[in-house]
Amino acid sequence: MAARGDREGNPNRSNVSGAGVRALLRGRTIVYPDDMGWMLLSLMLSVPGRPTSEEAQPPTPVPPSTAPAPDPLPKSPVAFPHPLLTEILFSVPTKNGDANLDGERQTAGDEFVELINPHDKPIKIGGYTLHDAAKPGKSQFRFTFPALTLEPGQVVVVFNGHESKIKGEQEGTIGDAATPPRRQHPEFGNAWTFTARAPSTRAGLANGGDYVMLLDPRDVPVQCVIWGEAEDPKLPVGHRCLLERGPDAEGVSIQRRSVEGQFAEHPPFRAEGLGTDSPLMPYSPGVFVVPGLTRLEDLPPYRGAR
Ligand SMILES: [Ca+2]
Ligand SMILES: [Ca+2]
Repeated sequence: MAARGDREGNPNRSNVSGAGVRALLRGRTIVYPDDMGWMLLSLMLSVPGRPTSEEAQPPTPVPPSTAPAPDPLPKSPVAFPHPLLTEILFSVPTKNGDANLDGERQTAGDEFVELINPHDKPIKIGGYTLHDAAKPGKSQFRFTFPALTLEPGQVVVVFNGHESKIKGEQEGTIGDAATPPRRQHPEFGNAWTFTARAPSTRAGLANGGDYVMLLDPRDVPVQCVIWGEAEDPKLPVGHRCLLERGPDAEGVSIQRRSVEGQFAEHPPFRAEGLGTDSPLMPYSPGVFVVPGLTRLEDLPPYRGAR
């Protein structure tokens, strides 16, 4: 089966084909069993027992593994242990705008921010904060994560959530600032999914110009994605923070082309198997593939609004 979404040119898959990613994944899973086999073989050879004439012979040297070494992970633009911003929907499309799949389009409530763990070790995102360019108060979009560990390659989505009743809130598959989700959400690419429960439509991302800032648990700026007329954030002198400009986008999200790539407009995306009469989606909350980290077999498609 081809990777879902490949046909529509999802940027997640554009640099590495589904087969290529699987080959990479297979490359990794081949290497580890070989190492394990080598460890087991070493153990077996060291187990004492009554030697037979054959066993008394010195063991034949085992040639080194011929399995290809896994490709190095793409280099994250943010250092360990920080998560990486990967997709932002600030301009909810008029048509097919129900990104959070609660059955209705909300101008602010369907906005979302997506992050991943781009590192090869787990990270903790509790205490990290997302906020926009508005002054602190009722007009600011602001969300602080509760305690949650993100395994390598895992994805997090935070919906604005204003006036939304997102599927899974009752069952605990949607978390909020107080409580992490009980499990990953199958309808959002198996991402850990949150609602910020924004208190008003004003507490949304401005289409004409705004930014999403990521602060670490000590409120130190880590990464900021800016678009439109918004000015760069004011940072402490000499402070290093990843500042990126995203394109102006209308009715479409902006998403990284890859871990190392820049933000670009999200190309039309359709999960495989939905049929050509299904709408092409201009966003993909919870879906972001990192070659070498993402387990494609665990990744359900994002089916989009219907
Ligand atoms: Ca909605
Ligand atoms: Ca995505």
